[in-house]
Amino acid sequence: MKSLLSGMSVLVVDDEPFILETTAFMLDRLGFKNVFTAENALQALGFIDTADPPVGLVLSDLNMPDVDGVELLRQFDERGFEGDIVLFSGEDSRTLNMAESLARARNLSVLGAVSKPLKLDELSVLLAKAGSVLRKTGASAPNLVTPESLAAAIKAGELVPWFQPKIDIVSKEVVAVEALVRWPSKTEGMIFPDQFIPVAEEHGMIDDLTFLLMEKAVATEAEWRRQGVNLKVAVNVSMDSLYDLTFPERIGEYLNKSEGSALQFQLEVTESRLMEDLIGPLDVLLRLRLKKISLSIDDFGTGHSNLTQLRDLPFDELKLDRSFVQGAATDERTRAILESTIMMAKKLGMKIVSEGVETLDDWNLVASLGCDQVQGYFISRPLPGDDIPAWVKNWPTLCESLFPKLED
Ligand code: G
Ligand code: G
Ligand code: MN
Repeated sequence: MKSLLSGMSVLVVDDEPFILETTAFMLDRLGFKNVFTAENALQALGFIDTADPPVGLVLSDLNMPDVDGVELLRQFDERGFEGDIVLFSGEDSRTLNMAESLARARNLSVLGAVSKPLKLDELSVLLAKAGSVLRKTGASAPNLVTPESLAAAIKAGELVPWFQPKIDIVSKEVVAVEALVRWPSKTEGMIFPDQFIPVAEEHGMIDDLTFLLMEKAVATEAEWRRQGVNLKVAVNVSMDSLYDLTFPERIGEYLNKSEGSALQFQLEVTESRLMEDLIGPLDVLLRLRLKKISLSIDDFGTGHSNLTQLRDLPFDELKLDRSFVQGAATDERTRAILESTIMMAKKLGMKIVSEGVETLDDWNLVASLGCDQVQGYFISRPLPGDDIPAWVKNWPTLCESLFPKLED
């Protein structure tokens, strides 16, 4: 990751020299090289057009004389800027949220919008996912992921699941983990899924990838059980797989053959393309359901979801997307929508999991809204399978330090 980040320029845009200086200092502390500053939007655009290495990350103020941050976003859009963007401002959170939504609507890669003054830990969390330009286009990292290299890695079984714990919000017990694919490449270092899942989908390799992950997740879960750790495991499934009518049989046979029980597995389906044609996926989802595999609708609230789907498709769990959860913390309207979504899903008998819980405040918010489970950096980042049993055993201790003692 660090090596990826050193292959791009980072640009900070603000009309206050002091902010430029402190922000550049924080970025340096976070390990970013090639950090540049611009005092206004025009200077920023000029720099972006000529920078070498290319700009992969921009942190921009919203309030600037002449060309403001909102107009700058429009200019980014017109230029097809593909880098990551962090917005910051002294404006209220509502304005920040609107600017962030606008940037997303323009299909820009927004990592987040934060209020001034920027804080180091806040920035660190936001920037953990920076580098999408390099990961998306491979512009500065040619051949990082090619269909051929990915096919070879799948064939050789190089992809592995890492696991992120899901915690029951009432009992505070670890109830499940989500398997998230990682590619520890011998030549390129760790490669993250947003870099190769789209390649797998485009080149017909996603089923092979899913089954490889499933196989490794089943084996890992069996090993944990031998060590006395019992966890349900959720595996991500691409929508593409749900158009393959043989998918439920293949999963069923697979679980019968292996040590895995269907009751121990859950499939998380991303809803982004669920609406295209419902009949095929409905057929497949229903048969998975008949096989007692629990089904989860992933990334709910990212734009393509709707409540009719919740009624018509056999999901027993709804995973709230982290942008939805984090938006609710600062924006009354998002919160109102979140509240009614949760209420509705509950009435439909679904379990509700919040993703992206990063702080105690996030936890308290989703707890007060009636979520059942929580997943996020506040609890743990995704971990290698070997680390899970020790993590689970240490969880009660960690838990005590995360939650301040209640007076009772
Ligand atoms: O793991 P990360 O934290 O970077 O995950 C990024 C995205 O990649 C997630 O939103 C998830 O939906 C997707 N993803 C992770 N692992 C898998 C997988 O095994 N299969 C599929 N289809 N998607 C995955
Ligand atoms: O499949 P899905 O889109 O739900 O994958 C979850 C993604 O979210 C993974 O990329 C995972 O690494 C990431 N993630 C998990 N917890 C957090 C969190 O608390 N904050 C942020 N920003 N990302 C998270
Ligand atoms: Mn998921």
